[in-house]
Amino acid sequence: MSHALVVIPTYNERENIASLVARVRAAVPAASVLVVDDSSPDGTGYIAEALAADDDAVRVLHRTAKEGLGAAYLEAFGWALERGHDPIVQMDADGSHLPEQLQSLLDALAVPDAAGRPVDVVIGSRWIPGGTIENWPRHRELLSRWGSAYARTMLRLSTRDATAGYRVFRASALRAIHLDDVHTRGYGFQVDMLWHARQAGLVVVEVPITFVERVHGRSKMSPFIVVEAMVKVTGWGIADLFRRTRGADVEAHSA
Ligand SMILES: Nc1nc2c(ncn2[C@@H]2O[C@H](COP(=O)(O)OP(=O)(O)O)[C@@H](O)[C@H]2O)c(=O)[nH]1
Ligand SMILES: [Mg+2]
Repeated sequence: MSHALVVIPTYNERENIASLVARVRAAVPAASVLVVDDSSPDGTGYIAEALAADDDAVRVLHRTAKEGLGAAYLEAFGWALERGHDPIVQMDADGSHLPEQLQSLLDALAVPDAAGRPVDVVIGSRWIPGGTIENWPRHRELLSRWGSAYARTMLRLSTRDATAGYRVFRASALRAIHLDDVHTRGYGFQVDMLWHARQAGLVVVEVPITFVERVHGRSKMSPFIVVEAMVKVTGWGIADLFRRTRGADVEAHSA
């Protein structure tokens, strides 16, 4: 029988990983955990191995180099689909995404959307009523809000928190997205997945979460990641506009 898998990407999260995995296992005991570690120099991968040795429901995927969050998730999604996991959850390792709220995201998968359609993807959202952030520096909040607004406008997404990293996908949704077509390796990956979800006609809903900034370790956010995401979103938006304009032309000519 298929069951839920929580994928946790790690790079230098040695102070965070053990307590987070324990919280996930306590909050939703039916869910398994896959830690995806990019050979963290701080030894996170070894700690994860020790957790896996103690608990059959915990597994570790070791990658040879730091290739970005998107690359880690794509490999993990392939791993999960091969093993029949359903649904598949994304969760940061640093404690920003509360395992105690996971059940509310999973529950939302079972409730049809406002139009009565079955839900394919659930986003844990900071920017809808009820969503909150704790201890986030003002510049990060602005970057996140601005990034979401830009992606929403350029790509005509309905999701208010387009860069959110706390997500639940049905296995069928990941298959519909054609993961081979997703090429963003940094955090723009989150927007890329929503863009593909939209093109695949998937139903995406948001539930409010409390996002708590990390206490231990450091953020891996960098200017490169921001620029990669901006350039890509702009390119997709412009290509989409051309496609739609051409489509309208063809319709006008054939009318
Ligand atoms: N495997 C892997 N995980 C990463 C990489 N970059 C970031 N992460 C993980 O992605 C999650 C979010 O990263 P974080 O630095 O907290 O980003 P922020 O919350 O946007 O500041 C954390 O669990 C990180 O350890 C990477 O290159 N490889
Ligand atoms: Mg973080």
